[in-house]
Amino acid sequence: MKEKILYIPNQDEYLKVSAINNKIIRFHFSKDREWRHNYSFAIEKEILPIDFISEESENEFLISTSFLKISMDKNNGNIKIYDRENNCILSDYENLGYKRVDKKVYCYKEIKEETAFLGFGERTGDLNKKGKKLMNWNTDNPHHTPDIDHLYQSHPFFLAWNPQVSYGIFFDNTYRSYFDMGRENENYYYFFAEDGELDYYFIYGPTPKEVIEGYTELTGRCYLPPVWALGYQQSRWSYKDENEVKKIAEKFKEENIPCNVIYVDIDYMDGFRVFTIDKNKFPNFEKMIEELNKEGFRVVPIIDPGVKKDDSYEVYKEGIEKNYFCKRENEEIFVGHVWPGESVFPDFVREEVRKWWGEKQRVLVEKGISGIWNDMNEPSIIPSFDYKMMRLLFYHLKFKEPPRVPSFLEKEDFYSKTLSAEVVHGENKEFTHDEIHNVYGLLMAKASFEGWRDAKPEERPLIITRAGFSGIQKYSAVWTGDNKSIWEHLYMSIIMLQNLGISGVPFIGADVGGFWRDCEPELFARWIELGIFYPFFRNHSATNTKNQEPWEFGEHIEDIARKYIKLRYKLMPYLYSLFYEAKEKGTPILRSLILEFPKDPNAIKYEDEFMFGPSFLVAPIYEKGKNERDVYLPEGTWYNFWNNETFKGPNIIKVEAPLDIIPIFVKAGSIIPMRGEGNKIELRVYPGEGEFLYYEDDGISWDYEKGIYNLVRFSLSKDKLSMEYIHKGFKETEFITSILNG
Ligand code: MIG
Repeated sequence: MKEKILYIPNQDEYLKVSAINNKIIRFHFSKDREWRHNYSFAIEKEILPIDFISEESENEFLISTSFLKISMDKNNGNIKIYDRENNCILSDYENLGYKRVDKKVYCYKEIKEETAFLGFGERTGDLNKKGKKLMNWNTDNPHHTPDIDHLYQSHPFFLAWNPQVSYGIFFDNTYRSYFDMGRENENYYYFFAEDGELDYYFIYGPTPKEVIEGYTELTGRCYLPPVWALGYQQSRWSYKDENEVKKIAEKFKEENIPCNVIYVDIDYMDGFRVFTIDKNKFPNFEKMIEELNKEGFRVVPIIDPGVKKDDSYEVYKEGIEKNYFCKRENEEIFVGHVWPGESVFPDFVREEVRKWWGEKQRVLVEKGISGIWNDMNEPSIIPSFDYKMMRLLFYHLKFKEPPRVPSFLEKEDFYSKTLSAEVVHGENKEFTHDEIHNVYGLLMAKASFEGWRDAKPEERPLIITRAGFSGIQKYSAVWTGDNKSIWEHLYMSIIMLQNLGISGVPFIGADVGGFWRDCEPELFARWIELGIFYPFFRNHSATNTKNQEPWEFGEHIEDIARKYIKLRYKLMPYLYSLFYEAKEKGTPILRSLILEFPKDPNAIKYEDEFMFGPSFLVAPIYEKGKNERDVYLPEGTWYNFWNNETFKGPNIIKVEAPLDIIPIFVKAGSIIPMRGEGNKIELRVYPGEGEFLYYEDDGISWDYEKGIYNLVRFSLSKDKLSMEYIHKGFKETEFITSILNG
């Protein structure tokens, strides 16, 4: 049997249960057996349910797969999920497994042994969200602090962990949704959405990595970024003209600091009109890029969704003619203020609009850019009064951060910072903005990615985005938006990136050095030291703030930055191999300790350290003036990366961390492929038991999709290393092995 339909008496509605595979069960509720929500913005591939065994007794239905047993009570619809050993992993709370109140749909579950609830996308605050309430509504909040709720992205997914078992829940609903993880009552958690249907997936682990693998089986996985996109990247709002961009590039050469990408922010455009270039500031945009490319720099420009309302502007005129912009129910085109002033917004829900937008990118692609930076796609709108203020503050009074809006104003409808709720989307106006809001950024990124594949099929792009929804990893890298140059925000990034990674998005980073405000030298050094472990490694800073390039903080800090940026490049083969793992399984690169040590009950307590792949444990310094810290080492033998001193875990040790040292430990049994001399790969081997999958390809084209790559399994037993080609489709690499002798 492939699906079971059940009547839920206390709601007078229906439930359809299906198994996506032996570990993933879908529960979809519907008023009238219509299951209107038979589409998904997050799950794009067709998912065919598998067969399961179904039994029936007087009071219950039982369905089972090779991993799970699901029992459903005929009298009240209660659902219980058991593993093979008959342990109950999850059960509805009382009779509240499904509840509809007006348009809202709710689901309550018992809190049993779950020690931690993780994921939920891009979140500030503690790593573990047990006892917290969270909302999903994509929002441009330039003052995000540890205690704010929602940010630019929505990922209605979480991972429930305890040392025995992990499972995940993906609530596939794009409306404004909420998760209360035992805040209201420690005996239950619940999630609900303002509208739509209760349609969720239970994803069994039992390990946290397997949950993420299951979740990304549904929502998709990243493509392999081009290797250059894993290097150091330099950005600024804004490098104001061609000369400045070139000077920055020259300076990197002069200072012998590797850098692969330079970004151009909004000021490269002609009056903030997307897909145009300011001819005064960038008279030879194309030539500038060509020259930079020769020197090893790539250029990535920003693109905002807002199209300037201007009758003499092609993109606007065309969009109007073709009826591509978002409208209200009454056919009036929605106009909102953003950087260009009055602007209109493409209706990215429609495939033809996405195609058109993707095509528009071509003018820039042809000028030689290497990717697209998608911003403001929550979508963010600046209320018109603020718009005038912002321009005044940033461009004339040189503010280093936006003023705070009093919170009583923010709650008012007239202060809405996004499209009006009256906007309707789709060919036949079939969607309200409430339903589309959270996926607007995802759809823009999709347009961006697909447009790129058409315009330049021979090269992988670097697509980055600020807004997103579950599944964004298929199209884009994500940066965590407008942080500040303060210690608290360096710390915050450690946690945000762990949860975003658990949410299936591996290619992620925060603005290194902080965006708003001036960065101080010590903070900059600490941030670069941490930043080399961000999968997406970009230094970016806001207009009017102190310049933030590595040489802006004195020679000592610059030396530190150089040393670390070079280390990042050295680790590139390791990092690229981790991206292969992310592409295959969704496994994050920057990992919470519980991902590598799922059975360690203490691992969850140390949110201020993380794993970089399976081998490196990184313990950043995040306080001013600190020169040492405690590091928790899970079970096993650990090598101090800097001096190879060994330690036995589990243990908490105190380590010295002068300004030029970030504590890094390597797990015994690790095999680390590093960039060696020439084209050789240097394998640094830390004796013990272990294995590593080394991946390589041309690093730039899509040829890997045709099997043109190598995959090599290195296995280590004590200090004996062996290798085996699992796939050989690319030219052979020379490996040089250095084994540490204890
Ligand atoms: O309202 O393009 O997060 O990275 O530099 C600010 C200017 C708009 C917000 C982005 C930031 C970017 C800035 N943008």
